[in-house]
Amino acid sequence: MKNFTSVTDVSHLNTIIQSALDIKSNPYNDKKLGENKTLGLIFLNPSLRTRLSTQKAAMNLGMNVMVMNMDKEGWALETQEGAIMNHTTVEHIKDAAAVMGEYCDIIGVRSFPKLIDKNEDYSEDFFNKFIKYCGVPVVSLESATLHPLQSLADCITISENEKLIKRISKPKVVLTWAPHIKPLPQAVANSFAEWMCKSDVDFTITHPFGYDLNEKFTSGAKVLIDQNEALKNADYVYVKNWSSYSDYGKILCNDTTWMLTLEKLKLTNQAKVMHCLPVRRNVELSDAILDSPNSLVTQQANNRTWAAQAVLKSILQNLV
Ligand code: SN0
Repeated sequence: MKNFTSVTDVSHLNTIIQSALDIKSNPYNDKKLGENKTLGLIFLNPSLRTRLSTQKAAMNLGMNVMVMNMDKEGWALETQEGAIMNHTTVEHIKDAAAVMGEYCDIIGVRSFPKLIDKNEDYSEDFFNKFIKYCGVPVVSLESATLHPLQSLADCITISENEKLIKRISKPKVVLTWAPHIKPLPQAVANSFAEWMCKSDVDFTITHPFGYDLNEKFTSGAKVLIDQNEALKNADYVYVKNWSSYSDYGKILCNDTTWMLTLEKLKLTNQAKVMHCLPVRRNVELSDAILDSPNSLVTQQANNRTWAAQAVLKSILQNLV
């Protein structure tokens, strides 16, 4: 693997899931692989799980890690080609990324969408420029449109849970929209959809009118406006808010009945409930679900480490 920005960077889904599971049962096997290699983690937005799990994964591989909260500690970056920089931006991404590439062997980058201009966000301009100018492999720590480390951790979590039960048909996985007070990125939902569409599962997405995701990520999924219908016989329910893609970045629905509750869970096949965290309790998901044995959220967060370690391992093995 060279860069890790999307499921398309993974040649075999099951192979990387199995690699992560092997690493989970034997975390220090590759302690020599990352010796004298440096991982830089650059954040333009807040992070808890991504920052700690990726740092831990790198340390398990024997790497050195440098973390920079670019939004608070760095210079304001310019991304426009040919810009006359006589305003607020201090440094061009082509200079900053090139310098960081000198200090690091691999760089992880987090950069959320601005949720103003759909074309700008969906062109992944910042990420693509960063990859172009830094000259070293780049791992997405959540980009404007995708969060592949989260989705890999989600696949690992489903795979672990599937090993515990005998099933005659594919598991039914439902991604449901949930209410939120803020307009959030579509990245987690896009990414989960993209990975589920490539997995051996029966996949349904449910959301209110106006919340269709970009079809590029959902091809093959069933899409339903009726949440109760979608939840019927679900084995896994993935709860996530996102802002509208068509009416870009807007909140179109404040219907609190979209929150997942124990009552709604009765429609499912005693479904396991997933969320990437951070979760707004009793807005997106009820306390009763999050504190019940059905919740997989902590297991998902744990699996972030093994997802990151499988990805870093694969990139390290490819470094010349
Ligand atoms: C981010 C998102 O993409 O939805 C990060 C998820 C891993 N979530 C938020 O920004 C939540 C912010 C909030 O105020 O609840």
